[in-house]
Amino acid sequence: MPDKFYVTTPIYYVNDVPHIGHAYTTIAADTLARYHRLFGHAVFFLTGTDEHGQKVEKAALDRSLSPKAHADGMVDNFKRLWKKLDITNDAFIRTTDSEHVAVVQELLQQLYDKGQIERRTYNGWYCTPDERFWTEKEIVEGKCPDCGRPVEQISEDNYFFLMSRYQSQLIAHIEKDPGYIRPESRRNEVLGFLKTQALGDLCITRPKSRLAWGIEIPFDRQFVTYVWFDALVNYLSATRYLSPPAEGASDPSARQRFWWPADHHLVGKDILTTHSVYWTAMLMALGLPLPRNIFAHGWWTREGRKMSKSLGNVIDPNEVVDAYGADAFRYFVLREVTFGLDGDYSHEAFVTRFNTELANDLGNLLSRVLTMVRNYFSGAFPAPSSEQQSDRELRDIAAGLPRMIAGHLSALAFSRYLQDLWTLVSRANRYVEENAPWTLAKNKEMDRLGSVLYHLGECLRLIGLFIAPVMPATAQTIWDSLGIEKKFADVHFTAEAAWGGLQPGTTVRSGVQLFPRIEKPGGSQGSSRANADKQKKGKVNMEKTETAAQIPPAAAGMDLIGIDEFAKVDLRVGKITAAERVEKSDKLVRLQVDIGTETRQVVAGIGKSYGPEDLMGKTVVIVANLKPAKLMGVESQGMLLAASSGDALAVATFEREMKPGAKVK
Ligand code: ME8
Repeated sequence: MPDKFYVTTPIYYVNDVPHIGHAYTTIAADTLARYHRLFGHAVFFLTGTDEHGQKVEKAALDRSLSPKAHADGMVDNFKRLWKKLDITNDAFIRTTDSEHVAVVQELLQQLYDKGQIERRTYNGWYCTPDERFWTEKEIVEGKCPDCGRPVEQISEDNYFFLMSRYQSQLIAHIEKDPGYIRPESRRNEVLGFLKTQALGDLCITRPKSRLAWGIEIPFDRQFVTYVWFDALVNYLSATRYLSPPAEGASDPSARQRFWWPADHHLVGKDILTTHSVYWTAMLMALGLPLPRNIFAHGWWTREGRKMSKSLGNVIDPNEVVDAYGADAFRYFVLREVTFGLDGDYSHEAFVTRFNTELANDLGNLLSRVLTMVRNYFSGAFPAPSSEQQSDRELRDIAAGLPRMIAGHLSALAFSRYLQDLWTLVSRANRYVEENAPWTLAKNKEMDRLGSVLYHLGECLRLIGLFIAPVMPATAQTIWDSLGIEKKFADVHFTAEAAWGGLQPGTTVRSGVQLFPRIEKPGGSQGSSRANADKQKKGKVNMEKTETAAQIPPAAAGMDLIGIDEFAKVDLRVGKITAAERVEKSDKLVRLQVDIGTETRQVVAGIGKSYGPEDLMGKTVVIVANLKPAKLMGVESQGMLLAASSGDALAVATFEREMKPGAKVK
């Protein structure tokens, strides 16, 4: 692992307010930065705003403001959100910073002097909203091939960066270094494009008569710089005037040499070409080192639909954070979707992860352990005694995690990292059940009880350390509640990751309840904060799992069946892979359901409550051994379980992810 770590996010346009997509990239970068800081590495985490160009000029005009005044106001939306999300960026660059403007002009002059920029008359098609030129071949029926809006024919003089010269060099570099563009599928896309199409030169100016809001071209004051040329340079210019002080690197060029190249440029897939082709070619032309990696993550949709202002379905991270806290949001976005793939946000999915993984698995584990240490050992962690098999299993999982985390984070596999970390959380919960501390207490086996609680306390200390990059406040709360007097800002990961760091005698503190369950999804009463207040007032039954399960008395008056009879019904987990309405029926939908071993066609009478789009991807319960039947002429090879009451109908699903084919009993 390098001792210097430089990570960037895109600089976001100030034409709009930040949403979940912006937060996603920034949270990912923050996680990496925090992780490296835990190793004592010199870290530079850069984010900022892209303030020039037509989009911003137009947004300002719509508000009757000057572009700069508009940008000054919008920038705070980003800064405030980053604060709320506990983002620890070392710097915030604005492309209107005078230092940045000077670097852009210096680099333009350099390229011009080296003969890498030429003036030409451009005749062709232009998409104003996208600020992009297209060739005759590229446009589709008079429309922009990217956004589908009409293009205009223009003829004007401009300056071009001779990017076409770098086509073979680009291919060679991307082929030679498989880590340069990640994930692999995106790398192949870029290579495919570079190998099959002639790379054009890049128009890097706009005549002032058409666009005034930009950085003036130093060798021709009639023009301003194309917004992308200006924006990409931020990654380099920031190293000169915004980077953290580094030993022996005081003047701007020494600072640039120290910090450049970046270790990761994190970007959304929408802007991979500008980074992997334009930016790489610009650096090649300038004779500067290339970044170590450009990582393109996927796109967030909401409940299967593209997010847009006009649809009014944009997720505002502020709202989620206000209701459930920054850490839950940070955890959700990184855990829910493999970094690199597209993802979908739904409140239901958020609540499910919150309640199962955060409230049940983690929050409950902490409260149970604290309560038991208080009840059985007056609040001080006892010393461990002789080790048993289940203790060793916990230790082994914990011992393997630092390497696992290092591997996953260097591959930016955030979801895998959290998934693997949760094996320790789950194992610790199972360990509680297996060792039944309440029985040990009843039987006065205090030595063993002490050992069990020590092992659990130590697991929680390590879980705190391992989640710190993703959930910094939760990590600190866990340590504070355990009675550990250290701050994450002062600790070293390697020293803390070894088993045995919890000192016997450490006294637990009354902490806040981590992640109180969300009882009513959606409404403000359902917010976790509201729950926390309720739970503080009322008595929370944290030890409910410590009592033997209550067996309900046989229900009088019902037709009772034996377990053998119930076992005849083969219930299976199924995943809906396709859904459509049955023609001429408003009630029936035809589903294709993956039940592990095969895909079944199931016709269900749920069409009045669910449209096909609501059902796609849902995990459901299927009666797999029902005789096939025909409903309105369509064969149904099974039945889907749903509850109904009056007009209300709900399909039975699972509280956590289950594999298709798993038996339901
Ligand atoms: O493109 N899902 O700025 P921008 C995932 N200024 N990520 C998303 C997203 C979504 N639905 N929507 C946005 C620009 N993003 C330029 C960048 S860099 C030199 C200049 C994230 O405000 C994602 O990181 O349109 C995407 O690349 C970025 O926001 C685009 O932000």
